Amino acid sequence: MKALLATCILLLGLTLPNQASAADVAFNEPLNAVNGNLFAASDGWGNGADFGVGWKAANLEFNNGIMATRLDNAGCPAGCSGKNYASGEYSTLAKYGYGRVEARMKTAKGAGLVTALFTYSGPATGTSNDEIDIEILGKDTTKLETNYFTNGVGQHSTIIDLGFDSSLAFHDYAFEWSPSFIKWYVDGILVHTENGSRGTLPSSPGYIMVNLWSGAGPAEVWTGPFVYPGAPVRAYYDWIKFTPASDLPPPQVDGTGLTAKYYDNMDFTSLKATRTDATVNFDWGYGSPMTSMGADTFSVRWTGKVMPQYTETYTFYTSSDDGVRLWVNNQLIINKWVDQAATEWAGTIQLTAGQKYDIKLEYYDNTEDAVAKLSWSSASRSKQIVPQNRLYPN
Ligand SMILES: [Ca+2]
Ligand SMILES: [Ca+2]
Ligand SMILES: [Ca+2]
Repeated sequence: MKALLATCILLLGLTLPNQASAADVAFNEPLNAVNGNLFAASDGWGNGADFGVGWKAANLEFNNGIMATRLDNAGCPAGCSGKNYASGEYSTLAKYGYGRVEARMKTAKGAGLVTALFTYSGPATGTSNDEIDIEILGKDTTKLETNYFTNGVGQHSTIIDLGFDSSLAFHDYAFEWSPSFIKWYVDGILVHTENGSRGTLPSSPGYIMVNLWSGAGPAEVWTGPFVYPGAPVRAYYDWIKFTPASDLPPPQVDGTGLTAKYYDNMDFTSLKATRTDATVNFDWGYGSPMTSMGADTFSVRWTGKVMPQYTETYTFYTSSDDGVRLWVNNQLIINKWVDQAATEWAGTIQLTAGQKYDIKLEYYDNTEDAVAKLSWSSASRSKQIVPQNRLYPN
């Protein structure tokens, strides 16, 4: 909603202190009352034509530890910045950089409505137009829309099926923002990741904001048309938190290996064993992997996840006697499904630090020697057998 918010921020820029740098200090705002040390209520302006509401501080309500944004038509349009409705918006005074933004919210139901938690930075405050969004449309409160804008470029929307109706109960919504990824969470579960493959990730610190609004004009294509139900509509917020990246725990490097299925034939038939292999680093010589299998004409499929340490191009290497195929992130990067003496092959793929990627390695031995090894390297990582703690079984 970049273009739409620009107007808002132009006005915000007049109202809020212009923060030259990000506040990298954690907060946990309980929303018991207006907290003028950290937040401001938007008051006395409207956004662009896509917004059916003007912002009024009086449309924020605080009751029993819960903040509500109330959309109504009291005094509108004259007292609502010319809009047909008024609603509430709450924004941090400072901008915040990399870290985790989260809120416990209950959304507003009804066609045309949008309940949002987002960060925003724009030209009026001296930066590029960067934004990270959680938006739940009132026309279907069982879905969440993720999005990001970088230097004014959006079109990175993804719709997540929540599996519940977000308007019926409070749930926790969060996103974690780093130089190499944005991860969205619902009730602590990762639901979506962007790693920049769809377009450069935002880098400018932003205000942390929540609001409730109705779509108008061109935005109705997205929001659906809003019809005022004759009584105020509310979205609810129990708390809003920020944790700077420096306070977030690093990703756990606690892999245990890959799931391995051993087959007595070369074509993945006659399954003999399923186990977790710590690494793929086998030289069976003229022998067999296990006593229940013959020494020749067998196959093995390793599957699971691999988690790189660096955001870099990784080279994966197989050494195999005989055939081998390797997929990383569902891309076939090594494909040598032929009889061969122990031979090394390599394939490359760009990976993001701390993300888990699907990996699948298929292998067969026809006759004589049997070797299967999986290694990797990158600019920061000298070649090694892919270690156990970065491999995760299915
Ligand atoms: Ca609260
Ligand atoms: Ca053999
Ligand atoms: Ca062989």
